[in-house]
Amino acid sequence: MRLSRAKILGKLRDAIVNLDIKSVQQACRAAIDAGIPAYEAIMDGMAKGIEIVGEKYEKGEYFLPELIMAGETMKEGMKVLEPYLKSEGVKKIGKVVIGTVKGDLHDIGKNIVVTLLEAAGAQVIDLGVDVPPEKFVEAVKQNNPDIVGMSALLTTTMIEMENVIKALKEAGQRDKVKIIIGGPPTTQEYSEMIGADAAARDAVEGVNICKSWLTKK
Ligand code: B1M
Repeated sequence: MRLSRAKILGKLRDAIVNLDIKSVQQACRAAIDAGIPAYEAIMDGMAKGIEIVGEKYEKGEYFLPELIMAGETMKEGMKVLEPYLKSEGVKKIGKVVIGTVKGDLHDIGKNIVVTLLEAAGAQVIDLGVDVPPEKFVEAVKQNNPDIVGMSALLTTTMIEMENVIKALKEAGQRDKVKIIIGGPPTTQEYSEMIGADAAARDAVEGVNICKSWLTKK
């Protein structure tokens, strides 16, 4: 019996909510087999589940171990879906240095942005998580990128984005790059306030903004 799109996405969502690391890959494969695009399986399936996990954490129904397990379960699912986000042999359109800012260990969303940027033809230098301003500066000096991307999920770490921009200015590197920020606490207003060039609400918007900059070069 063929399951409907809604049922398949529901299974993906539930695999995350139930921290079901054993079944998540099977649910991801079922989505691909049913012709659901990988990005939709992530955003309309697994990411819906992780939103619920976040709500449960806020209500005190889930605690840190559940948060960790939900992250691990989502990463396990990403192993199946990520190859479907990629496209081989795309013409290189520019270079992006990206990282999650200092003090912040969240990387699931940032990793989706990285994969989509690569699929769009960008060469991505991924600095990982908990990246201090000086590491961004060093990477810009070494790689001469077109764009710097920063991700933050915590209201307490988003302030580091401003520190990175300040450090780039002090090193005389700010005007050589476009700067994009992303993650739930960031907004367009915040981006303007700290002197970034754009804020993205989601990975697709972020990649579209980067593509528009890179193709205008
Ligand atoms: Co954390 N956590 N967490 N967590 N965690 C949140 C963010 C939280 C909202 C949960 C909650 O309370 N409801 C809350 C933050 C509250 C706040 O500051 N406003 C929180 C907290 C409090 C914490 C700790 C402090 C908990 C503790 O220790 N007591 C701790 C902090 C650790 C640290 O970073 N120093 C912590 C730890 C963790 C884990 C490590 C256990 C784990 C992360 C695992 C990992 O990433 N490897 C984790 C998780 C899983 C979450 C939730 C549940 C899910 C985050 C996620 O992966 N979302 C999260 C609750 C929630 O988000 N509802 C929560 C899915 C992902 C696809 O979305 O990352 O938003 P997202 O990315 C999107 C967009 O934002 C955008 O594109 C992506 C796809 O569309 N985007 C960009 C992101 N970056 C971008 C960059 C761009 C463009 C777009 O351009 C450069």
